[in-house]
Amino acid sequence: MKLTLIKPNIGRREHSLYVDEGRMEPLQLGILAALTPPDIDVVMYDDRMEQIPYDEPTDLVAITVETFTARRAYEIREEFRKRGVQTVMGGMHAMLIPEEVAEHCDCVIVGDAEPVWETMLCDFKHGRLKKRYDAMQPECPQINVITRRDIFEGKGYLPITLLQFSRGCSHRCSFCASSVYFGAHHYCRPVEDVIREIKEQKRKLLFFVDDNIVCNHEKAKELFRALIPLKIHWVSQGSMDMLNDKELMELMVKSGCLGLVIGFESISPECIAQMNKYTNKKGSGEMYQEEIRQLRKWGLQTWAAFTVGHDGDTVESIRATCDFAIKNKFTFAAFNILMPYPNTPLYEKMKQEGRLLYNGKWWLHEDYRFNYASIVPQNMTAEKLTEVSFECRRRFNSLRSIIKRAFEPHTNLRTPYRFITYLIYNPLFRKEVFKKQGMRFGLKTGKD
Ligand code: B12
Ligand code: SF4
Repeated sequence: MKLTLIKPNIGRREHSLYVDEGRMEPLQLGILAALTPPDIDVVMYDDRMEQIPYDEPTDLVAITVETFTARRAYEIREEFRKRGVQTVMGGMHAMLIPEEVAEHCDCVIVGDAEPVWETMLCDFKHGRLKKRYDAMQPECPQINVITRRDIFEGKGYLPITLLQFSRGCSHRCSFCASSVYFGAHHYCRPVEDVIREIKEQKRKLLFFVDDNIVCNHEKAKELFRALIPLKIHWVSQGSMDMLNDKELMELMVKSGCLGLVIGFESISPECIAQMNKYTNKKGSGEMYQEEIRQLRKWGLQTWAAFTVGHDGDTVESIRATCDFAIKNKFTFAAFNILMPYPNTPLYEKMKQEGRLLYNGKWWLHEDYRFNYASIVPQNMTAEKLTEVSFECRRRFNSLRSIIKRAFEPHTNLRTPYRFITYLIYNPLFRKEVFKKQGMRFGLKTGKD
């Protein structure tokens, strides 16, 4: 039997295909490959940079689906359906809105693949594939499963190894899809499994794709202690409250952490309260000044993630957010428009208030474009929100800003390695900002 794994792209640019030059290994497909019994042949195609050979013989296709890639995933399935090949789908979007995904595939797996993948394959082999498998979230994710990385070889991914220590996060920020997926729970792998996985691959630069690697301080400390002897460099995502725990921070830095994606979200305490972001508290001084001081002290290169379009936001406050990010010389920053992902508290609120655009299903709508507002904001039009968020991205990633931010002595200039990382990744992300803005979802238009 042969299984074809597929990572769909978001879509295409107006006049050409979009090729993701900063693409990273699709970790979930490496896990699916590892879960697959050895008598099944596995191939993987990544739609972000290669053609999918629809006519190549295969028995079953498995596609990972995020909300951003749903439209394209459904197109890919359609091609296989025409050729009589069955498709199974899973992933974030399949968990958020399984009924929709089920309409576009032969089988949907809701939740993590680990508990049900082998049963599904066995059912398929015996001609009794079910329409839906619900996976109970295991107490420990990825138990005894080491990602199969051979399927990534030769695909031109960035030279950084993706892996996970934990999944989920115990907070409940109103816009967060992960919080819905994991029911505001946080699950850790045994540290020994993680160490084994690191030792079994060759790279010294790792990306822990955890939603919040510091969600459980004591477990994170256990991991960091075990990482120290490995002498690796790593990046991940973490919430601001980590800064209250000195021991945690010391171990984090000692274990090779270069920096984290941190959800700053907003510089307005009112907006922070609205989104239930309890990890970001306003101290006595200016918002985040103490936190930024500490992040510099620890030498972390921060990727500050902001969301724009909250009810308290105005055009001026969004511009001020960008000024704040440049002034504080963050290594990277994202200005993401507040997106109503299906089944999140934000989505339900916008729905109740009649503020969802694109018939409430922006991810499938033919007119929706990447980085466009899909809600009616309170203090500006949706068009203005789209424009001002793009303006922030353009300004933060301008050559002038890149040069200005480079000269931050505690972070970007701390070591030659950090400076080189800054110089490689900033121009790469700058390019992606322009290429992705306004990109069409899926490859087909209504006329195709
Ligand atoms: C790492 C990451 C990235 C990396 C991408 C890495 C890569 N490989 O390309 C970077 C930083 C580049 C990135 C970019 C973006 N990301 Co991102 N990212 C993540 C993150 C943190 C981890 C994803 C991951 O690898 N998880 C590890 C794997 C093992 O877990 P998994 O995918 O859930 O897979 C398990 C199950 O879902 C299931 N499963 C998954 N696929 C399949 C398929 C089948 C057939 C089956 C049966 C089961 C199954 O089994 C797997 C094993 O248990 C997630 C958060 C999250 N928790 O998912 C956000 C997340 C996926 N990203 C998100 C977003 C919005 C984006 C961006 C659009 C941001 C932006 N505005 O630019 C971009 C563009 C994404 C794109 N498609 O191009 C959102 C998506 C929301 C949604 N509803 O879809 C998430 C959920 C973050 C969030 N909290 O909202 N991202
Ligand atoms: S802290 Fe981050 S991962 Fe946790 S719920 Fe909030 S946005 Fe989601």
